[in-house]
Amino acid sequence: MQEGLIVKGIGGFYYVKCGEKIYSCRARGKFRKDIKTPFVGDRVKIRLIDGEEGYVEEIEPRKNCLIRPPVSNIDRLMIVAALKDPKPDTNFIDKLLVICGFHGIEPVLCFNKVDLNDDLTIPEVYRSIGYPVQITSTKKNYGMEAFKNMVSDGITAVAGFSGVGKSSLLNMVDESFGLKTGGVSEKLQRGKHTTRHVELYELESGGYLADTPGFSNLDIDMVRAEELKEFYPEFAPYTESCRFADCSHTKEKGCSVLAAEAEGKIASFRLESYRMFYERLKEIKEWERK
Ligand SMILES: Nc1nc2c(ncn2[C@@H]2O[C@H](COP(=O)(O)OP(=O)(O)OP(=O)(O)O)[C@@H](O)[C@H]2O)c(=O)[nH]1
Ligand SMILES: [Mg+2]
Ligand SMILES: [Zn+2]
Repeated sequence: MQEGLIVKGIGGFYYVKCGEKIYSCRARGKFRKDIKTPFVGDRVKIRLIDGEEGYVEEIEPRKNCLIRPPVSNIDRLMIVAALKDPKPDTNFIDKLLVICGFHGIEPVLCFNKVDLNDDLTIPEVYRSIGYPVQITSTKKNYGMEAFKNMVSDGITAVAGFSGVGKSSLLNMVDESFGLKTGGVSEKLQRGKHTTRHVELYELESGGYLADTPGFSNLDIDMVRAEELKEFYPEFAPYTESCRFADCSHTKEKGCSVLAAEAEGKIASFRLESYRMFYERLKEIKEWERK
């Protein structure tokens, strides 16, 4: 048997990279209980039928695994937003940050299309919390060296709304990727993603980039409402001094987090997403949790 990495999955076929060669494989379907189907990012053992094809026989235990998009063993999530067209959706960014925190995936943020809008208020908020933030423009070739350096090793999944420029950024990293990019206005109208399947692209540096559609459907139902604050690191200096030990930091009197927001020490949009997620998560019964 040969060991390899699944770099692409389409229509029941898995493309497994072993050394320099890529084999197209079907799944044999007798995996460990907790692993039902192979995902892109899986380390696998394959049995070859000939020089081109084989069967996935075994899947190595996963470091982490997302269901939508289906990708495993991610080292880093590159969250891409645009500064304009479409304008940044901080609720969506915060949701992805919660998901990263929950799965132990390192988040990095990229705000693209600075050629259209150079107001960096939102990126500065994330930077001040401690997240790595990169400003880019693929149109003006701005910030691209730093972007490449952020993704040079390990597996980086790239997430963000349709039209923010994910495929354009990946093409800037290596033009041989030749990813399709699309007209943003047309896409926004139809809400359509140009990119449809998950695929890992190998970088010269040895790292892999995954252009991943479908992150917009992600939910955070696995997180308990009481745990949510752990994924808002800027709340930490205040949570101990709230009047009530079980303060939810959404509406209580004597809440130090709310006081910090009122003083401008915590960004209002961050507290807003926190409250929204908290209210939603509180509604989920323990037995409903995935
Ligand atoms: N002005 C400007 N436009 C950009 C920039 N980067 C990408 N675009 C344009 O934005 C549009 C969408 O880019 P894509 O790379 O297809 O976006 P995507 O995030 O891959 O979209 P999906 O594959 O649908 O998820 C295209 O028309 C790009 O030319 C940039 O830095 N500045
Ligand atoms: Mg794309
Ligand atoms: Zn509080």
